[in-house]
Amino acid sequence: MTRAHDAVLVIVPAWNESRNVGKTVREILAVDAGYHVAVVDDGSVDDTAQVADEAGATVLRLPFNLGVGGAMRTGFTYAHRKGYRRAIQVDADGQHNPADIEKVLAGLNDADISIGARFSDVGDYEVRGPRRWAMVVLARIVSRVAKTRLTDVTSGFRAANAKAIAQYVSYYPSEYLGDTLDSLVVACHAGLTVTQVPVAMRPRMHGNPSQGPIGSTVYLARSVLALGLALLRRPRRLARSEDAA
Ligand SMILES: Nc1nc2c(ncn2[C@@H]2O[C@H](COP(=O)(O)OP(=O)(O)O)[C@@H](O)[C@H]2O)c(=O)[nH]1
Ligand SMILES: [Mg+2]
Repeated sequence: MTRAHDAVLVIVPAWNESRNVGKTVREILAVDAGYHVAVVDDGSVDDTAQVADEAGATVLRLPFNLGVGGAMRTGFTYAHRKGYRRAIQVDADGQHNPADIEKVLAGLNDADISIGARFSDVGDYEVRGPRRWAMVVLARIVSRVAKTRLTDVTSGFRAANAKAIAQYVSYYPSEYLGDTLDSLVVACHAGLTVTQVPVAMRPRMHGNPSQGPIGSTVYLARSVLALGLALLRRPRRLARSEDAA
C-alpha cells in the first residue's frame, strides 16, 4: 500500500510532441515546483520520452498508440496506485496554460471533477459552423446529466479528486472525445459531481491537432447522437425500477 500524499499529479498525454512537451513540463514546474508531472508517451516515434524526462517529468511509456483516453487512463491508474488525491490533465501541446492549474484545481472544493472551460467569457477561443453547434448541443446534454450548467464539455483541461480518479480507473474510454464526454457522463451516472472554471486556451505551439476539422466534426456529430441515445435510455430504466419498487 502506498501512502496517500498531498502532491498534485499533473498528467500530460503526449503523442509525438517532442517539440512542445519539454517547454510544457518546464512551464508546469515553474508554476509550482511541488507538482509531480507524469508524461504519458503514447507510442511516439519521436523523442517525446527523452525530452519529457530531461525536463523533469516521470515518463510512462506505452508500447503502442492507445489514444488520449488510453493514455489518461494509464495516468489515472498511476495516480491511484501512488496514492495521489488530486490529478489534473494538461495537454502537451501548450494549449492549456499551466498558470491556470491552481484555478482548475480550486474547483475541486465544490465538486469531484473540475473542468477548465473555454467559452465562459474568458479568452478569445472561437469555433464556428457545425462544430460549434455540435459543441453547444453536447454541452446542453451533459449539463442535464450533470445537473449543472456546463459550457465546454470537450475540454481536456480537467481535474479529478480521489473519488474521480478511482472512477476513471474503472471506466475511461480510449476513443477520441469519449475520453472527455463519455467519461463525464458515466462519472455523473456513478454519482460524481462536476463544476467548471473559466479559462483561456492558447494556440498549440507546434504541429497539428490529431483530428483535423472534418474528423473532429464527424466525431462531434457522432457524440451528439450517442449521448442523445444514452439520455433516452436512462429515464426508462429508472421508471421500470420505480415500478418494481
Ligand atoms: N497519449 C496520446 N496523446 C495524444 C494522442 N493524440 C493526441 N494526443 C495528445 O493529447 C493532447 C491534445 O491533442 P490535440 O491533438 O492537440 O487535440 P485537440 O487539442 O483536442 O485538437 C496533446 O497533448 C497531444 O499530444 C494520442 O493518440 N495519444
Ligand atoms: Mg491541442
